[in-house]
Amino acid sequence: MKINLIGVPLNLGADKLGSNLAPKTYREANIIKIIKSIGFEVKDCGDVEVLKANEEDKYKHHPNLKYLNEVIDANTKLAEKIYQSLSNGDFALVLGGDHSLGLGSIAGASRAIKNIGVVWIDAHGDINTHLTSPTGNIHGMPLAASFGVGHEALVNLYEERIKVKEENVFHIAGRDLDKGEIELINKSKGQFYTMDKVKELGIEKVVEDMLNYFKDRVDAIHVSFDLDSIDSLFAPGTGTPVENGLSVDDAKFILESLASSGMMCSLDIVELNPLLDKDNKTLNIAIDIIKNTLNKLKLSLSNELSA
Ligand code: DIR
Ligand code: MN
Ligand code: MN
Ligand code: MN
Repeated sequence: MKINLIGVPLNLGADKLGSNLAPKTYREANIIKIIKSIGFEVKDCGDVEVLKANEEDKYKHHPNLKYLNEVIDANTKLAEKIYQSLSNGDFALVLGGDHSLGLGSIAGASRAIKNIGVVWIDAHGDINTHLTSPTGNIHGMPLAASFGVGHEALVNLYEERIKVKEENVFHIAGRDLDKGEIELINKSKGQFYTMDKVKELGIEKVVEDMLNYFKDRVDAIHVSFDLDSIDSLFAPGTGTPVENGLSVDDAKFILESLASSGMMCSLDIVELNPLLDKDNKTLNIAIDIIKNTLNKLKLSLSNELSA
């Protein structure tokens, strides 16, 4: 099993400059060399090509879905890359880029894996639709669209079908939720462990619940990690930082537990914004998390072989 690395230099889904520079920043920080030093073979799938867009045209395709065509185009290309990676039996690591890329990741992964689970770690719900979004930014909508709620252009991206069952979604670290998102959560069949709940239960219990929840329920899990799930004190270099978040150790623990479980098939690391970062703090956290997670993945694979 190789690690397939896919860069997504996308910022149109967040309508903010910076996250488009993240893939280049990871590459310049020798991310490939770092992954190889863990003992993995790396296949560099390059960066997904993102169409050039004009600021004046952001509402050209929909009044509350900014840069709709460009976001769909990039995500359709991403979906195909992920599908190919997982079909080859490889692990897909997606380095973003704004979180609208979750649309493409889940679309591709769920084509390769029949009954997929999704873990979404984020300060935000990312379950807005064009009808509830206060911003029109598509990076606030990918999770809802993936379980079939939202504009048909997003729901039917790549393939005309719902990508993940709502009850196969497990969201962690929410603390900046919009009104429409709270309404959806209150009637949702998905699991939502907000930051309040994480503090009440403790991170060990949250992870235990998560692994128990998915056991015997799904064939594999796609994990989408928004760096703003981490407290803005530690990770300032994201587009929409929020305080009172996860500690770096909490974040590492969630991801390493998923890696060790043998259920994780693919991972997005999103919303690094090098223009907002301070002394590469957020970049270094992201790299540390990737290293730690892939180390645990490597260990679980070698245990599997010797068992
Ligand atoms: C807000 C912010 N809920 C929106 N979302 C962000 O625009 O829908 N998601 N930042 O990552
Ligand atoms: Mn997000
Ligand atoms: Mn976002
Ligand atoms: Mn977020």
